[in-house]
Amino acid sequence: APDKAKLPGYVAWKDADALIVHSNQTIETRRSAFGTGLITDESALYIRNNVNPPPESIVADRDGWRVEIGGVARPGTLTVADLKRLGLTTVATVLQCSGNGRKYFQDRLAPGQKISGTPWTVGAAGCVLWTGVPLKAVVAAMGGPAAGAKFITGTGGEEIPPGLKPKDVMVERSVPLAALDTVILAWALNGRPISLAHGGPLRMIVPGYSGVNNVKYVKSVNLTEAETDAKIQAASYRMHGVGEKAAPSQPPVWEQPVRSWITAPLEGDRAGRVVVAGVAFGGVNAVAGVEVSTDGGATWRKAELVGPDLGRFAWRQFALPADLGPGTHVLASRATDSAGNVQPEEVPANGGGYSHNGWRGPAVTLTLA
Ligand code: MSS
Repeated sequence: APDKAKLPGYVAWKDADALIVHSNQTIETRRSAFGTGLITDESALYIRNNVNPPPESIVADRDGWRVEIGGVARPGTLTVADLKRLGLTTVATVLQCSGNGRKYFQDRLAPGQKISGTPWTVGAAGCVLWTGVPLKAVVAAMGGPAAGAKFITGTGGEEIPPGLKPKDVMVERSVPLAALDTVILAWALNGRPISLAHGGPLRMIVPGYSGVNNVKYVKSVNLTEAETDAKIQAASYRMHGVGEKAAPSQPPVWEQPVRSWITAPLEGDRAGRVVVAGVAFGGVNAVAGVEVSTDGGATWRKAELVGPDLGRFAWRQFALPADLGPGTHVLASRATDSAGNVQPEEVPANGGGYSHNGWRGPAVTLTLA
């Protein structure tokens, strides 16, 4: 049995057995803890904070939380109570850190190369239900987008520690205005008010986009002509070569590529008939299919997609019964999305260790008795 994780105070309510603590701000879900349910329980959902979270007191009066809406014909400030009168929707999304799978890049670096950042394996991700108001309805109620708007820019509610330059620290992210069709301002996660740890009282959810774009404790949403020049957008979360510096000219980490991984069987299981199972998702695209290999990628068989389809932003579970004799097996999964993108065997490393989607890295090697 894994060592019980030592959880920091703000997430002491989580299931320690389900988690791997990398640091106070980076906590990963164990592969074995995804289980066979489609939805990830909040108690097992990974945590990633770029900055210390705001005090717990901000969730004392959830409906009173204020969000400033700008870049619209009639800008203004709305409370969560106001938002609840403008629309209602629920969407299932895969919330996944941009750096999920970074360890698989780090493991293959040439001597002298370095990618810093949390060595996440597969657990900086979960599939959860968000309930809130479509941002589109909010924007419509405020007279529509202002002329020239090209991005949706959300700002997190953290307090900037004195002495630091706000732009260096603030969690402010911009995504293309085209996402206005799907962005929601959410107040509930899996049917309950969002915990502070996951961004309560209000979170900007950009379905299909990687974790960092889903701004917690959102305090302002502006439709802007340009991407924010905050460091977390301009000089971080960019696709660039190993050892290169991030710059605004490089592609930002936005839409997630197609990905999958196996969740069962795992080391410790018995030889014989098993069900090889896992999860697969396509970012903004639906999953078209998943193949499974039990011989390290030499041969592949089509897995069955199981459980309800919660929409293109959710993950699908897959399953393939197989006979695995005593000995060592290498189990891999390879998903294809609705646009025809297939997971490659390996992807070249990038300097931030973002958007890993090769199938070789997360393959499971296990010895069955
Ligand atoms: N938001 C805010 N406000 N802050 C912070 O720090 N982070 C990011 C997002 N958002 C932040 C935010 C990240 S980075 C991530 S992943 C996410 O979030 C996570 O989530 P959770 O709930 O899980 O913790 Mo990477 O891409």
